[in-house]
Amino acid sequence: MSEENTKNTRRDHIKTGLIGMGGGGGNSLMYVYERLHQFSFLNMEYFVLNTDQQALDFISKVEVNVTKILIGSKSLKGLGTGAKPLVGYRAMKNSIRNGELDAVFKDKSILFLSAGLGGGSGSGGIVAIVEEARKRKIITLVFGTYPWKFEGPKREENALLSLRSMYKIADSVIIVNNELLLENTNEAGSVGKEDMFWKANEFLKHIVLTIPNMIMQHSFINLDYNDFKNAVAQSQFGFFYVQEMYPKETLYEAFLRSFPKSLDIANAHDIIVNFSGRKGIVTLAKINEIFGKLNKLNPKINVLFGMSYNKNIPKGIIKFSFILTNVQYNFINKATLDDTKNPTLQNEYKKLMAKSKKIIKKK
Ligand SMILES: Nc1nc2c(ncn2[C@@H]2O[C@H](COP(=O)(O)OP(=O)(O)OP(=O)(O)O)[C@@H](O)[C@H]2O)c(=O)[nH]1
Ligand SMILES: [Mg+2]
Repeated sequence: MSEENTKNTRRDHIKTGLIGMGGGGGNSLMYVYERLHQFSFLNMEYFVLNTDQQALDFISKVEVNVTKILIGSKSLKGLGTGAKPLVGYRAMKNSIRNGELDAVFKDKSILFLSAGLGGGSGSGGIVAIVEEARKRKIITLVFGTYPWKFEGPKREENALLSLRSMYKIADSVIIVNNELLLENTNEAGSVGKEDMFWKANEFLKHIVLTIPNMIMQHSFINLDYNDFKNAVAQSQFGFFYVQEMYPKETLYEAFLRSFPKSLDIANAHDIIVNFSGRKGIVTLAKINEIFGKLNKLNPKINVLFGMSYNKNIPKGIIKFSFILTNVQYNFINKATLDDTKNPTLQNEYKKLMAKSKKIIKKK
């Protein structure tokens, strides 16, 4: 089979979907859609799901390629959940049962799910979607924002409830702590032209663009879909980053700069990295240096890497993107999350609520 054919076959088999759930999830989806929908290699379908009719109406009607689905229309009548995850979860279960989400799951290999955690529609609905996707053997990569402290304990409780219910059934859950977005407000907000979610939305855009790119585009050392699938399968919490070296910086320095303080990689299982740059710039010596040092931080880590040439990257610069699996976020107490016996919101709701209060107190 020629190289071109291999490429096409791979693409044809990997159909992806991006789902924005709830108000925040829907907005982040639109941000990504506007910037990426022209990239046909993503082979992606876009869906916005909400229990709130008004929020769905707000999404521009011009975007014909975004499918909007009102969740729980019979029980909630398009009026939202009142910030109750259990209500969002049940509404989504019903909609799935009624076949209203068949198009979302149909033929998909990977689903990217985005929600602002802390409310009811996104936090609860996402759990039901992940459960269904798992039944259908679809890889799920969840992207969620963790609420700001100023939004109050109830929002954090909802976010924790959602996380503890899904982090073991999703393949990988990547969380951006909104609190950390405040650290660089200059970049994110002070210009006035971007809203406060700009950084989180950009992050989602990179995930959605880079992961299919890593596994579907031809590079001279390939990462294939099955490598990716094996590494991310049930990898609990994950971390993803795209980085570019500063001039005069070493590749390893750029690499270290990518890790936020809130991340513990000592027990991470895998790292999947794709390097790109001009011909000859990505040498084995440089890669060896990175992984040699990374090995000291985590001797057990499994390394998967790919390399590709890109003549559009400036001379002397290497760009790379990576996914770490099984990381620990310092702002989420995973040991307490692990107490859950039954991972569904429906059965555990009361117990979880009591426990998530304890989690908040412990911090
Ligand atoms: N990325 C992003 N996050 C948002 C946005 N708006 C709100 N959020 C965050 O997402 C959390 C949940 O809010 P919503 O998305 O409005 O809630 P929902 O999922 O629609 O749930 P209900 O409205 O309670 O049914 C908030 O606590 C914020 O932290 C947004 O436009 N973009
Ligand atoms: Mg809402």
